[in-house]
Amino acid sequence: MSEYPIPKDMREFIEICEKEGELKRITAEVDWNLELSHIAKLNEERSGPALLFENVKGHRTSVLTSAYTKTSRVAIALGMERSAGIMDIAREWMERVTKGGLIKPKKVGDGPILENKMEGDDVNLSAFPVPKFYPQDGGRYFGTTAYLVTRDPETDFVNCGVYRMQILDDKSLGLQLLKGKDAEVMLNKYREIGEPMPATAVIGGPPLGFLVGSTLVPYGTSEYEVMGALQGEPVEIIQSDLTGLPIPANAEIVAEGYVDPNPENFRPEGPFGEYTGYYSGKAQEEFPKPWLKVERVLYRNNPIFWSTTVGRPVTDTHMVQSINRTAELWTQLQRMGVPGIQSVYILPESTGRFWAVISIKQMYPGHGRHAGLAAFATVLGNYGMKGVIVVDEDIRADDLPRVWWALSTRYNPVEDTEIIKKGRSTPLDPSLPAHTDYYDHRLLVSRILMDATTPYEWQRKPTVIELDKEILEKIKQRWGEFGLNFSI
Ligand SMILES: Cc1cc2nc3c(=O)[nH]c(=O)nc-3n(C[C@H](O)[C@H](O)[C@H](O)COP(=O)(O)O)c2cc1C
Ligand SMILES: [Mn+2]
Repeated sequence: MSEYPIPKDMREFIEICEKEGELKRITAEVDWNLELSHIAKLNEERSGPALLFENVKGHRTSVLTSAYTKTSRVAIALGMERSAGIMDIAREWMERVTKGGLIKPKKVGDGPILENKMEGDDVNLSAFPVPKFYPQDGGRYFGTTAYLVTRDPETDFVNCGVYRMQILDDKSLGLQLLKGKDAEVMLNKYREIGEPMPATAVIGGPPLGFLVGSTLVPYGTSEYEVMGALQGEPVEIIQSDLTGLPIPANAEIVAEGYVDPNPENFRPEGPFGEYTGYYSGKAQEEFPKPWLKVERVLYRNNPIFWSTTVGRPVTDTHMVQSINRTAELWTQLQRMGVPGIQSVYILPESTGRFWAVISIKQMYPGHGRHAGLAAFATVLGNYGMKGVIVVDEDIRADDLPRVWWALSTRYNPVEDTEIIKKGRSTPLDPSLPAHTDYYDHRLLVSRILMDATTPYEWQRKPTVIELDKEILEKIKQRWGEFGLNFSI
């Protein structure tokens, strides 16, 4: 499917990154308490290499950070040309899942994840080099790249979702399952039938796991199958003899157990310095959260603990969100049959989720509105998106200077704006009222559609200035004569 091999586990990913100068081993001693995350954050703000911390104070195993801060490393995970940008990656992703189709995981009997285990009283999550990220965080966060595997008790659909997970004590992981997320929907079903929800937190496995586990695919689509589609081979899974849930055979660390769905037993979690660049508001700490009671931990020899840094953009998480949300928005628009989509781009600077640009080749009056409103109506766009800008085909969605040109010359605010007053959002959005009384209001946001396309129905359209092709050709031939130090 591609000329580059697709790494199937974290070790292969690290090996390729290192060979290509995309990874730095940090051998100096670094404290898991703030120091590690701060080094990673500064490194990511400068688009640095992936970091493998090999000497974390008090621990003998390593921590990987900054894996996806640069598109070149996402290209490594997907086996793509290293020069691919966000939009190239998103287009390829969309094509692999829509044209290639989903690939079911394959059951195997054994795998490196079974090399070691902690059970019962021996379970100790703090035995791993788990970082504390920001000064006001409520504790160490075991889950930043980890995804939670859960099963729908009615349909058997298996979900993998990335949700932050805080170490509450050596055997408990606090979970932030925001309203309407797949694991939250499942937890509500377990409450109805009065049973605890089996759940497994997975670190590592297919390098694409973190990217796909944090992608908003519609409920009922298993992320394991999307990972399969993207890597072009089934994910190899072992069915756990404890929970019955599938776990990647080559994962680094998995924490298995049960979540009590009874809200009376929820526990405080957070605060946490979130991807918005703000601590998740105080209001949230007053809402106790479900937690995973860990009964067993499986891990490979020399397990690699994988973290991403959250906090202010643009760093690792924002690149991940921008790429997987652009890919999924594009996929969902394609599946809806919206014609003429040329490119899609969700800005990493918008924390990778709040603003999108869509470029279309117009085919009928109202096409710009169709594309923009369709974006808001997708499962992905409906979740928190604040703005969509639609531009014509002559502008790439990621060409922001030209997007601004379109907003300046093809957009007439009153005429070309649609406002939606209420839409689904996230309590993590700091622009929404934070008072506890209004907690649920924080789940609603307004949206703006800016249609910066030249109206299709205009009989007389403004003429875009193009350079004369013949003259350009002649100039090209004579370029050397002009002494300019750039080529054309
Ligand atoms: C680093 C990172 C941390 C995240 N943390 C959370 C979280 O704590 N809670 C949450 O609901 N979503 C979180 N998300 C977003 C979810 O991963 C995303 O919405 C995904 O679609 C959830 O899976 P689901 O659609 O199967 O529910 C996070 C995403 C990333 C990249
Ligand atoms: Mn899901």
